[in-house]
Amino acid sequence: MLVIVIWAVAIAAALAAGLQVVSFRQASMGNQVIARLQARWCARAGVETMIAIMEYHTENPDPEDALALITELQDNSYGELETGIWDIRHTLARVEIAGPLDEHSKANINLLNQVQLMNIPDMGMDTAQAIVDWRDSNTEPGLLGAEASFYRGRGKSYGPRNKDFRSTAEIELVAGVMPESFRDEDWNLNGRLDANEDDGEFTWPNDNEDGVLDAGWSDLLTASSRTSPLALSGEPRLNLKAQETDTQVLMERVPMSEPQATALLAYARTPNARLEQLMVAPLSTLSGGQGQQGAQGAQSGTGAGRTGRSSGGASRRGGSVQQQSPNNLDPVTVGNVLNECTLEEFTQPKPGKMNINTISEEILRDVFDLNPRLASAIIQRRDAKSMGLTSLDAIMDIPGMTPEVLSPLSRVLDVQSFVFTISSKGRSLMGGAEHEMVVTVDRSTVPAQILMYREP
Ligand SMILES: [Ca+2]
Ligand SMILES: [Ca+2]
Ligand SMILES: [Ca+2]
Ligand SMILES: [Ca+2]
Repeated sequence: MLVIVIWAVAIAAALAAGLQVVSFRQASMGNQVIARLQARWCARAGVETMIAIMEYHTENPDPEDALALITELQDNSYGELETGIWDIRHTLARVEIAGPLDEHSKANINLLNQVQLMNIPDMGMDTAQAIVDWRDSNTEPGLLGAEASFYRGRGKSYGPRNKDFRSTAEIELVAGVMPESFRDEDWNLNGRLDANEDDGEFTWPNDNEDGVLDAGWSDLLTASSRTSPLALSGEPRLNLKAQETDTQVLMERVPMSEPQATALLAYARTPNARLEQLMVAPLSTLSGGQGQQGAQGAQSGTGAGRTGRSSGGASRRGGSVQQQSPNNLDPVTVGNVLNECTLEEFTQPKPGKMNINTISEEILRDVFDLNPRLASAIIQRRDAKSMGLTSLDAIMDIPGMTPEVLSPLSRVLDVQSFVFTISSKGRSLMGGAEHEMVVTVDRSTVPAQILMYREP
């Protein structure tokens, strides 16, 4: 890995040095101009280094270490070249963190229901409904919502997309979303505390001058996180609905018994199946008794089906679902299934889930309305693991965790991240000129895909 980073730095250094030669030939250019160019290339070197690290981890995943990528990005968030330095950092929940922002540390606005949106501090029901109207396919406004006619009536040249939000910038177009609420102090939306964002009313925006970035709704919401076709192992996710996925194929990918594989495939092929359900209900219940013949013989032959709960085995002990029958999946296997499998062909990215390894306690408490003690217990369990949580089974048995709490969380949590926003500041050693680049990258593929690029 180090080799790749050194390589990226070497290229950046060569670019910067080459530029310097060209620059000096232009005798008319002042030192200021050269310093600015150097700063820009230093920022670029930081971005290239981050992308090289992300691509390395896409090609060489470490399923045992959920923090391998994050840690390496952090370790290289500051770099020195002959001509200057780069510095990459971001703020989440008022804490400044080295390295790029993990977009999966925020809630994807496309995955939040109206109630969850209204949990966001200072968001009213009208704004929450307008957000839902913006992304839902119909053109009928909610009671307090806003569809195309609302925007037309206010002289706007745009209306709702009636599809998922594509970018975070789009959120501010929604009726009722004020830049003051969405950005608060982070007026240039770079996730960093800039001078004008920490000087009170002296320059716009008005801020509280407390040395900490208060980023409003933008601290909780993103539209950039995306799903990836890749499983935790680095292989493409195994589609359980695909004809060619039989019990053997499944058992090779996720170790389990044949009856378990049969039951899982039977459930996967029902119309409303969702793999996340495995976290809250036993497989025997979900599969309607399929695959139980092996161990339970006659019992399942009676068509006990969905009422097989008593024999098949959910009992709630300590609040979590215990899957006692050998034909149900133990929590570790459930976690592995969630990490490796899917129920749909990947055609294009969908809104991404949150990475339990990078989310803030605030988001669990404020947006998902978790009991503060439970929110803190989840974060503590994560922080206790030096390599992070590689599977969601780790949170299933936390005291106080019930299927009711777990069900909405299972829809939005994951252990991987694919989209990052890099805010790289370059500084020239000559005259201290600075230049910043903000780049959003999806590392699902190699080469990584640039989703957004700007120089604020
Ligand atoms: Ca709509
Ligand atoms: Ca800022
Ligand atoms: Ca200010
Ligand atoms: Ca502040």
